[in-house]
Amino acid sequence: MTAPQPATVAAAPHAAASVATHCPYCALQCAQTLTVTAGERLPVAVAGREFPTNRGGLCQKGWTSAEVLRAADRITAPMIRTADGGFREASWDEALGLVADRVSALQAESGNDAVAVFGGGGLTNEKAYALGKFARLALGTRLIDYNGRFCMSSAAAASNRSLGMDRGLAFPLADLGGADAVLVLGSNMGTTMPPFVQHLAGVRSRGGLVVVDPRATVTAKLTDGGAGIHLAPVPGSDMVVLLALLHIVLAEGMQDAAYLAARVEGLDEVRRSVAQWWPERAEAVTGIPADTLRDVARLLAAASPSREGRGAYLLTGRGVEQMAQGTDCVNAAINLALALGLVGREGSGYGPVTGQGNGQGGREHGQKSDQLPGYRMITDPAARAHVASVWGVDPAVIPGPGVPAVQLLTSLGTPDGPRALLVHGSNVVVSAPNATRVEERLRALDLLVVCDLVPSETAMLADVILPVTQWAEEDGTMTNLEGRIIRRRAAVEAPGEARSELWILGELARRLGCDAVFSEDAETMFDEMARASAGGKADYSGITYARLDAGEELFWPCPASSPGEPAHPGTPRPFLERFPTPSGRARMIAVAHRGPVDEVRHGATTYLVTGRVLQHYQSGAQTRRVAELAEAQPESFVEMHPLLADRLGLAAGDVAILTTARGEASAPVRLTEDIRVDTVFMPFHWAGEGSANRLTNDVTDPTSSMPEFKVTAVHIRAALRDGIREKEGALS
Ligand SMILES: Nc1nc2c(c(=O)[nH]1)N[C@H]1C(S)=C(S)[C@@H](COP(=O)(O)OP(=O)(O)OC[C@H]3O[C@@H](n4cnc5c(=O)[nH]c(N)nc54)[C@H](O)[C@@H]3O)O[C@H]1N2
Ligand SMILES: Nc1nc2c(c(=O)[nH]1)N[C@H]1C(S)=C(S)[C@@H](COP(=O)(O)OP(=O)(O)OC[C@H]3O[C@@H](n4cnc5c(=O)[nH]c(N)nc54)[C@H](O)[C@@H]3O)O[C@H]1N2
Ligand code: SF4
Ligand SMILES: [Mo]
Repeated sequence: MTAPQPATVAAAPHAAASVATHCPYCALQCAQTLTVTAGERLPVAVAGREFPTNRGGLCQKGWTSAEVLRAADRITAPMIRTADGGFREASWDEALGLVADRVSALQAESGNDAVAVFGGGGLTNEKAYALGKFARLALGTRLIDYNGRFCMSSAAAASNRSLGMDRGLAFPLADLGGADAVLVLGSNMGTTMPPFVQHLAGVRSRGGLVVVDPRATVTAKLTDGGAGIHLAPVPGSDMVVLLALLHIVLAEGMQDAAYLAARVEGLDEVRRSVAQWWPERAEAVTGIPADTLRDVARLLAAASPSREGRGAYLLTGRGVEQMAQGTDCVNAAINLALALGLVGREGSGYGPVTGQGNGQGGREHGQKSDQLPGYRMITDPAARAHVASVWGVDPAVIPGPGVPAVQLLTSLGTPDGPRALLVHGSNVVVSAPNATRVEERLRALDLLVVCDLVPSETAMLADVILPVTQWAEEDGTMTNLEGRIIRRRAAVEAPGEARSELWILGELARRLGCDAVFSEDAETMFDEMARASAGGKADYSGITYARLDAGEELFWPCPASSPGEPAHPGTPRPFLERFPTPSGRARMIAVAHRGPVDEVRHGATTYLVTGRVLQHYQSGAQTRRVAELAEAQPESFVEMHPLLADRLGLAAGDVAILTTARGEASAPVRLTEDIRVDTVFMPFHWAGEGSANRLTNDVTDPTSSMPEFKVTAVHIRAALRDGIREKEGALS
């Protein structure tokens, strides 16, 4: 069959010239100019473009992003699993018909919740919105959640709890440039968002950058040469660092008393909760010298507005958030920022560094199990009524809250769990914690449908794979780490029969007998989403493609203005006047240190921390298909200190076998002195033997349901036979 023409063709008046868009990958959403290069192997040439976040820069992933458009194994037609376990190509009509029939049959037998949906923070706002609407209306299921649960959920929960709203960074990135101090907790942006580092030049020149990471990362090394301080605490002890810093601030009277009196509540209880964390006691737990903790507290205080400093910022990354106490840890950071009078002040602030390309928008428009578009709660009757009116349905039709990602994945194919799963934008068999169990659960399903660009490890387990358009092939919007809404623009046609998810969801909905509006035109979906968000926390109702295309810098909330009034300018710094809490004040939250659930012990004596390398993105589904990136980082590895390697009888290149309570993984050793002796690091970008997530703990944070990706206790041994063979080889 001939595929109907992709929406991007109709929407691609730009096809001949250069097209202004943004990188497909992380939340920095660096601006790119694509030049269409007809006849070349790659359809577009990529260049960085001047923009407030990246200032023209791109990282290696950004420069090479066009490779993924023509990946050798790009999926270009729907694929259906055959009886012998392989796949065959199918027409859209057959594939969608099959999915609709099987979904209907499973729901008829086992109820609407027999079918679940797993989304992604890389989807455009329009797709994220359409997916949430599809789950609730076309499937009528409660069960939708997404990979943002693995990413931003702890920071989001903490911000909501304390500040009344989660807006990621509550200030434009360029604001960092003027500060006297920036405390970076568990973020390695020098590797994960290289162009970000430009915004730290000012604070480094003033000696005020403080980086907390058990490894001397690229980011930690930015503190070298008098630019600041690197703290390398025991993994999982950041909470104690933060409690001690607040203890010192209060003990030395460095808090901003006027700000606290006017804008904050809950200080007394928090004061009591940090009383026991005097610096020497904190030193015993964290390994950070008490005097260094005092220096950091004084540096931050001196930079704060009440001391007439130029300002200070606290930033958190996954290193402190991906913990079973991640929410509390972020609240400890916010408590410190509030004590110093930093939040809702121009020139100072707190913010989590968002991760995925649309990490913000992905969580604002209805993919999260408990949320409706506009960051509304699905249990709130007024929110349900508003969204139902936009959708043209009775509010009672909208199901209630589902369950978070880890709980959803572990329930798949169990007697009371869902029997089918639709995956949109996540490669869970590589990226979810305790991945061996996740793979078992996926195999236990009656039906797995995966929409993807490439045959990811998760897609390879599917019954049906549906090929989708990507980045340079589609229009839409993304919301970057600053809460800025930006335009993604189509430059080229998708290969073969790949289609936008907007079209796929509409076709499936129709086949399932749902008559709600699903347009394949991104702008139409955006306008509906904007209406659905009106009056919510994440109000996009004043934003239009016309305003974005005119180059306006728009940050949410941006409500629609009344007729005759000027358009709302958007909100780059949301907390300047008041906090969106019932009292208008920020809330300090008393929190206590618990530490990682998986403690180091006899038989598992080393900390395993996980994270990223520059060249690979997430599960690696995209970047492992880019030759330049795959050559630079061909395989998984275990990074360790030479002293630890010595103790374990391992040399560089030897294969280490790592065991945790969840399972075993193995990878070659890389030696570095840039890591604590009691800690090893593994990136999670690879599947198979070297998969870090075979080891990670799927225990979750009680508030955010974030799994404890960052710290587990691990036993390490040499893979003897390989080791001996290698040593013999070296002798001969
Ligand atoms: N190259 C690349 N860039 C990316 C991504 C990618 O996959 N690859 N993904 C994007 C996404 S979705 C995200 S969420 C961001 C993540 O961006 P980051 O948060 O910067 O990345 P991570 O490497 O996961 O973790 C950051 C650091 O946490 C440290 N860490 C581990 N345990 C602890 C601890 O107990 N305490 C402290 N203080 N630190 C600890 C690790 O050593 C690591 O250096 O990156 C985005 N950018
Ligand atoms: N051990 C450990 N594990 C981690 C982390 C960690 O630090 N340590 N970090 C966690 C974090 S922060 C994150 S964000 C997750 C991310 O991990 P994943 O959720 O696996 O994210 P990606 O690898 O980006 O997967 C995206 C998939 O969607 C496809 N895709 C891209 N665009 C589209 C689209 O528009 N539509 C559809 N349908 N598909 C698309 C890609 O080809 C890819 O297969 O990993 C988590 N896992
Ligand atoms: S920093 Fe992020 S957005 Fe910028 S080029 Fe690299 S991957 Fe793309
Ligand atoms: Mo993430």
